Amino acid sequence: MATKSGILGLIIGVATVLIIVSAVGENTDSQVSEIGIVEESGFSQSCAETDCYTPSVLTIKSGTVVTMTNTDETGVHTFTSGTVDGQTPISDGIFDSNILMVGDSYERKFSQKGTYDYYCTLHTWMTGQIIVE
Ligand SMILES: [Cu+2]
Repeated sequence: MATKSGILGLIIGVATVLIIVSAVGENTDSQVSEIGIVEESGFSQSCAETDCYTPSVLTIKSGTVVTMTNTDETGVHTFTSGTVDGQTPISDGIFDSNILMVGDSYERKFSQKGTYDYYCTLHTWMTGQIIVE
């Protein structure tokens, strides 16, 4: 009997380890997200009708690290949290990439649930949203 329960204990132990490993693996996959910038967003306000950021609305789980990259090879941009009233940007101070040269990135971890609006300080028609669930 002692041997049987020993084997059973070993099986339960291995199964527990496998469950923990697979759960950690899933979390790692879902906790990194990326936002880029649509080409030529700085030249024309027309992207405001489609998307200036890609995706312009990103929904993530809390704890996710978002990498914001200037993927527009034609200009410099920012990811600055806050809203734009007409042409007037109103920063809320939650995050700011400052000016990103072409190919540069800014990373931020979002731990608090909520909706985060952001814009580009150089082109105030460029707006986006990060929703943390
Ligand atoms: Cu811009």
